[in-house]
Amino acid sequence: MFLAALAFAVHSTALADQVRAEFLHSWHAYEKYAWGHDELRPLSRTPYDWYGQSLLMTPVDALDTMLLMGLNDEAAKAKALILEKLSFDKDISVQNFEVTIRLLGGLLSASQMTGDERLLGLADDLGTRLLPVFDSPTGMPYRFVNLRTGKTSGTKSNPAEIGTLILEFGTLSKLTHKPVYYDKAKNALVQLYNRRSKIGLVGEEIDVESGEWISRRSHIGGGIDSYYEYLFKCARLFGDADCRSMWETSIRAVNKYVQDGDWYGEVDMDTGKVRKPEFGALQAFFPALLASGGDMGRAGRLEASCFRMWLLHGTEPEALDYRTMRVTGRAYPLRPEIIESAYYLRHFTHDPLYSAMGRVFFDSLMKCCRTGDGYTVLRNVITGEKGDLMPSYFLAETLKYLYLLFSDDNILSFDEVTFNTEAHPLRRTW
Ligand code: DMJ
Repeated sequence: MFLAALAFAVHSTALADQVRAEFLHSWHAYEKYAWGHDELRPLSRTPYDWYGQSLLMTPVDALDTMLLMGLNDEAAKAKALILEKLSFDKDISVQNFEVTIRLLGGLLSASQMTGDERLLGLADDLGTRLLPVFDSPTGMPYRFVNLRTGKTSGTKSNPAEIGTLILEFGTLSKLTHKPVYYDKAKNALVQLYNRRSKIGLVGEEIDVESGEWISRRSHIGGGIDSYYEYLFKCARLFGDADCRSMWETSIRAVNKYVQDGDWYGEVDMDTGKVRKPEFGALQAFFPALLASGGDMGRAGRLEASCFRMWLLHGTEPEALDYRTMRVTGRAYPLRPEIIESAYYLRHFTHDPLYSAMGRVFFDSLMKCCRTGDGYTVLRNVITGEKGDLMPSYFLAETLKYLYLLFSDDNILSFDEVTFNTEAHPLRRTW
């Protein structure tokens, strides 16, 4: 009833303009207080670099959003900074997954959107420096690699970090004509899939050297989430038949065992028995994936659950016990997933309900997370206590999906792109 009541006509174009204005508010704060650094801490107005020296996380992550929003001056300035300052020849040990989805993904999409080969050159250099991660006995990647020396570390990994590489490495292969990138990332995905349980589920933690599971918890949240997303999107972007078949087997198992009524919980990967009735902000990407796979019924019902979770305290918690509706993880780090799902559902159903939901998300963000200098994370959705960080994905994903949700399809043709898990649109130009 309440959801239906929300389905009022939304003046989408005006809302898209407002989102663009909020993007500028955030970007200008980054420019003023964190220019050339990875991220902005909006409350202290100080920069933050993940590894002590900057890899330009925010400019690279945000560049294609600026291009989509038609912010050409800002995009030109960000691109000039990247071309002038970004170097991967650094003696730092970086997390392969995060660097791949944010930097490799961002450079690839921006190179496709601008046609600037220098961005592809940077992506190729980064890809080469990341490749040693795959030199484990199983072919599943180590978590960290030193960009200068190639020294790897981090044997205990998880499906998300192992299986969320094929879109970026695969696109890099196609654009550079170097098959090694595709082959290594695909092998990692297959190695992981081959270790699924008899009922078709994966666990939460695995040793990439022994190939043994360390945690047998299975769910669709952090540590596993985008593994499923990339099985589907690998088939979509590359037409890869193995990925399609791995996706079909996996989604059947997830829907059979992990789905728990209107939610998806945490189960044992061998028995499928529910271990914990927990759902959260990261799991809210799943309606988008279900909708992409054609399962509109489950997608719509799960997005309605996600929306209930958001409305509990005015922004969504990191984790929720969905049986008692008690918050078990209180932070809201400006995550995009629930908005991403609303965008996909609006695209597939044309139902104005999803733009109306988007308006609720946008109003809450402005009310709870806006500061004088950009947007900041919440430490506690119940008290509204703020933290001090504007993650790069807020500009790459959260505002991009809001903008696309309120825009019509001629801003970006949905069918022509595949978004990586950081919302970087990749195009099959090969
Ligand atoms: C992003 O970096 C990506 O969407 C990733 O897949 C999950 N976490 C964040 C946003 O919540």
